[in-house]
Amino acid sequence: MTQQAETKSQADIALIGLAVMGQNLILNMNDHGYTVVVFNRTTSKVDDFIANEAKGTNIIGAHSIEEMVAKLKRPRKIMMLVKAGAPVDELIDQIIPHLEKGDIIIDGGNSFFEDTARRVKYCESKGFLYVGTGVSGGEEGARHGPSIMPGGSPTAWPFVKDIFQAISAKVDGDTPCCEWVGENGAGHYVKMIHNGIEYGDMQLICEAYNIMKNGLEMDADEMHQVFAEWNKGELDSYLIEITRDILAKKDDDGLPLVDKILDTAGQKGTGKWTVLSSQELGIPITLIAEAVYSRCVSALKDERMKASKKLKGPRALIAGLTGKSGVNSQKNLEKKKKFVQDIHDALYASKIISYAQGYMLMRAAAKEYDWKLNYGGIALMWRGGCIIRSRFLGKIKEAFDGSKSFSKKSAKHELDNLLLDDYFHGEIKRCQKGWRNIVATAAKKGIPVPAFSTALAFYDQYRSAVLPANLLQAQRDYFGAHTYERIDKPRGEFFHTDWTGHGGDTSSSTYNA
Ligand code: NBP
Repeated sequence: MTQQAETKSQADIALIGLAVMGQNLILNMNDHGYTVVVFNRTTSKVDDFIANEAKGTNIIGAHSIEEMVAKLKRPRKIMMLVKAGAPVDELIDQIIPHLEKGDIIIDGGNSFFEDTARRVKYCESKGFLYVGTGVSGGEEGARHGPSIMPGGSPTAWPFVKDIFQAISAKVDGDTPCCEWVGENGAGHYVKMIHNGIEYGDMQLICEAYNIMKNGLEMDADEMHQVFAEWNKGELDSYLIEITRDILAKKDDDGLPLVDKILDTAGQKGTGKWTVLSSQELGIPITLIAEAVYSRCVSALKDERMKASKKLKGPRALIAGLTGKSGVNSQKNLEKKKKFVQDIHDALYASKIISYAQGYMLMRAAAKEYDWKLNYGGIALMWRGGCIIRSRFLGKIKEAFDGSKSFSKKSAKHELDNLLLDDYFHGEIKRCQKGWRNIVATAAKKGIPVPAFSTALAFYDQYRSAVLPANLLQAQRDYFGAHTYERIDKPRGEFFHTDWTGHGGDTSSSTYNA
């Protein structure tokens, strides 16, 4: 081979993992003019891919890590898109012997952020750079533009920036949904929060669907119309859009396919990680937690079948609002329209709470792990390409960028909580009546709305200057001498009472119930 031909054959980036995400991301990189060398543990998949999906492209196949590395330009960029967990560690150890100092390993899978932080440290200790990046958007996103959330070794960013931003989704014309997130596990942390929020958004949509289906006896076609309408307003988002389309899909017999799908939901763990992190950092991420637990309850199908025969409650049907219950007057149709609008408002207000909670958690994590997160930039990254993409995220970006901040004194004043932003506070105010009506009606009718309810409970707690935790502290002091602060004394001064008259004066400092 001539030197020129040899140079030409050098690839810009390597990608390991030819499953759905890897294949689509490779084709996306190829579309943007990058030469990609690909490898997969089961090497027959390399040949299949090169002979089929990659036919006629500049994509190069490799049958070993050594061969793959030899085809790369320096500094070498090697991206893994394999199953998260042990496979990532195994691969790192297989790749490292073939690298030179300054080469970059990238993990684009759904890795746990603490694993990523550990891997960054490990690779940097050996003179390599490491990037842990969230990639969201599923198969379609990977192929045509995902949201990409990179973090890890900051010095790697200039080397991967162009390629990542080229293949990412774009909003407002050409703004890429990809920016540097922060050091060590920051990229995967933000992706984890994204997935947690995704769990919440999906649960909220399912609760709206459940009330319409069981409370109002609406069929799939009627609900399809409602979601189509909602997708034109402030709820405009990918998840509302696909719900609209799912409701219109018919099975082979012409009946709605959704009605034939078994009601047990699976999960892969990123929602659970979000909740575990919230517990670790002491941040109430109640809506995402309810969304995770709702999937767990759904999985108890056999138990629920048995319980449904024994445990009695009110009938779900909301009298006067359903055609099938015989009431079809113009007045009742108007009432039904208003009730469906209330469901919309409950969903929208609860969604604002969920995002506010997600941002509270990111803020606490940034403090804990010493990251400088750009909250408006994160909203921008999520605006396109990913599963939670929506019009709503544009408003969140505006709120964090300060253009509509609650602070009139300084546009740059950092927003403490999304709920305190003028725009979102106004939206909650507007939706509150309908939201309360839905939660109250659902409770009376025995229709489970765990996410709507927890969002409202959080809102009412968060806006309470005084909560009943005074009594709770008294209880803790009573049984465990945990002490309490007093409203008539400065903060930080602790008191203990001998509640029974036969306790001692010693307070506890080690036992926390
Ligand atoms: P999978 O998560 O199904 O992983 C399959 C790939 O991992 C195959 O290439 C497989 O090789 C490889 N692999 C395994 Br399994 N164990 C390995 C090992 N010990 N060493 C080397 N390779 C190994 O693929 P995916 O659904 O494309 O997802 C890839 C990553 O992207 C995951 O972390 C996933 O969580 C994340 N993600 C997925 C989506 C999505 O919509 N699917 C979206 C966003 C992020 P083999 O062919 O030899 O078995």
